[in-house]
Amino acid sequence: PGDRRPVRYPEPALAARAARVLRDNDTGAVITAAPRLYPHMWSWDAAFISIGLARLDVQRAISELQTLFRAQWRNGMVPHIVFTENDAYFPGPDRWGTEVAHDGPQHVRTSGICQPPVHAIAVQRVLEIGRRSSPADRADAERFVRDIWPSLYAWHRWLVEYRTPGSSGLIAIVHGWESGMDNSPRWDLPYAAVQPGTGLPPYVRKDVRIVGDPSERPSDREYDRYLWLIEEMRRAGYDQRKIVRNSSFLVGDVFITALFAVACDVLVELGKEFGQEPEEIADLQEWADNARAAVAGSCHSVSGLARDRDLRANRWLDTQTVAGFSALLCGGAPDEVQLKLLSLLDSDRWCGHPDLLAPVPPSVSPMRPGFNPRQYWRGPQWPVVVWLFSWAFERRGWHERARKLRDGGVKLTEDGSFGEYYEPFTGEPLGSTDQSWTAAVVLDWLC
Ligand code: 2M8
Repeated sequence: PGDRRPVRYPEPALAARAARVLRDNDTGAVITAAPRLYPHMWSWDAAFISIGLARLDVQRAISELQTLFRAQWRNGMVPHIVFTENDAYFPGPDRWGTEVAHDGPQHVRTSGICQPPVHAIAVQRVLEIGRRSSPADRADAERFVRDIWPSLYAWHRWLVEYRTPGSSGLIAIVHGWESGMDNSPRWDLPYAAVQPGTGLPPYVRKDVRIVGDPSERPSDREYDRYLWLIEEMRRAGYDQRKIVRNSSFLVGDVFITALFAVACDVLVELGKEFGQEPEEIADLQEWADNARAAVAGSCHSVSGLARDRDLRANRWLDTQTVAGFSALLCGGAPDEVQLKLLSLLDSDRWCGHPDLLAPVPPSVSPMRPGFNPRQYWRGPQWPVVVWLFSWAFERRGWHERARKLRDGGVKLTEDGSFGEYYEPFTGEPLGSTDQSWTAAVVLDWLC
C-alpha cells in the first residue's frame, strides 16, 4: 500500500523540521523529551537526543549528556528522569520522594529507577560526529569522552552489582518503566502478580488529558501497578538491595541485557583508545561476554526468539515482541538461531507484513493475538527502536539491512510530525507529536 498520509517532506525539509523540534524543545537547560507530555529529561531519550543534536551543535550534544550525568546517583545509577521545574507530568518529584534515598544527588530532583543503558553508544556517536565536524569540536568531543568514561563505567558497574540477581545473567528491572517499553505485553504476566496495596496514595493522571485518545496510553489498572511499585520503593528508602530482594516485580530484561552487552563493547573500545584503567576495561569485557551469553541462553529452542525471565515466578516469558530479536543487536547466539531470527524478522509476521506502511519492526507482531496497532508499546512502530536495530546492524557489518531499516524509518517519519509512535498500517502519528528522540534519530539518518 502507498502512503495514505497527506504530507510528505523531502529529506532536506524533513531534516530542517527535525532540527526545529529540538530547538523548540530546548528549555535552555535541557531538551525535554516532548513539549507537553514529557516536560523533563528522560535518561535514554537524552542519549538519542544528543546523537541528533551532535548533527547541529556538538557542544550542545555534549552538555546534554553532561546534564544527565550530573544527576547520576552516588552509587552509579543514572536516573530515568531528571526533573525540570515544570509540574505538568505525573508522577513528579514529590510522588517519587527520592530525597529519602541515601545515594541520591543533592542538587537536582530525579526519579528512583533507571532506563536502558544506551549512553555509551551515544557518547561514541557524538565523538564520531565531532571528529568530522571541526578541529574545535574534535578537541571538545575527545576531552568529553575522556571525562565521562569513568561515570559510564560506574553506571555499568551499578547494573552488574545490583541488577544481575539469579543465575540467568540477565539484567533485572524492578519496574516496567525501566525497560523503556512501559506497557509491552512482555510485562503482562509479572504485572498480574503485582497487587496494589490499600496504602496506595490517591493520584490523578495527567498523561491522558494531554494525549487526546486515552486508549493510546496505558490503562488505569496498569497505572495503579506502576504507582504501587514506586510506593514500595519509596518505603524501602530506594535501597537497591532491599528493592531487588522484596519488590513485587523483578524481571530479567533481555533487551536491556543486549544493549548493555553492546554498550560495554563500545566502552571497551573508547577505554582502550583513551587510555583508561586496564582493570576496568577488563571488567567491561567480562560483563559484555556474560551479558551476551545470557541473551543467547534465553533464546527459545524452536522460535529462536530471546526471552525475558520472571525472576519472582522463576519462569521464562514467551510473549513474542520486538525484544525477541535482542540477540541480533548484540550477537553471540549460534548461527542457526541468528539465521532463524533474521528470516523471521523479514517474514510477513514482522517487517515483511504486506500491510505495513514502512517495513520496520512493530513493537508486537501484527499476527499475534493482543496486537493493538494504536496502543503504545503493544503494536505501534517506534522510530528509536528502528534506529537501534539499524545502528546495531551497521556495526555488525550488515550494511544492506541497516540501510533498509534507515530508509524504512525515514519513510515512517516523513510526514514531519515526529510522532512518539506510529500506527503501522496508516502511518498515523500517535501519542505525542514533536517528540525529541524521534526528531533526533531522523536527523541522524538524514545528515
Ligand atoms: C515513556 O515512558 C514514560 C515513563 O517513563 C511515560 O509513559 O510516562 C516510554 O516510552 C519511555 O521509553 C520514554 O523514555 C518516555 C519519554 O519519552 O516515555
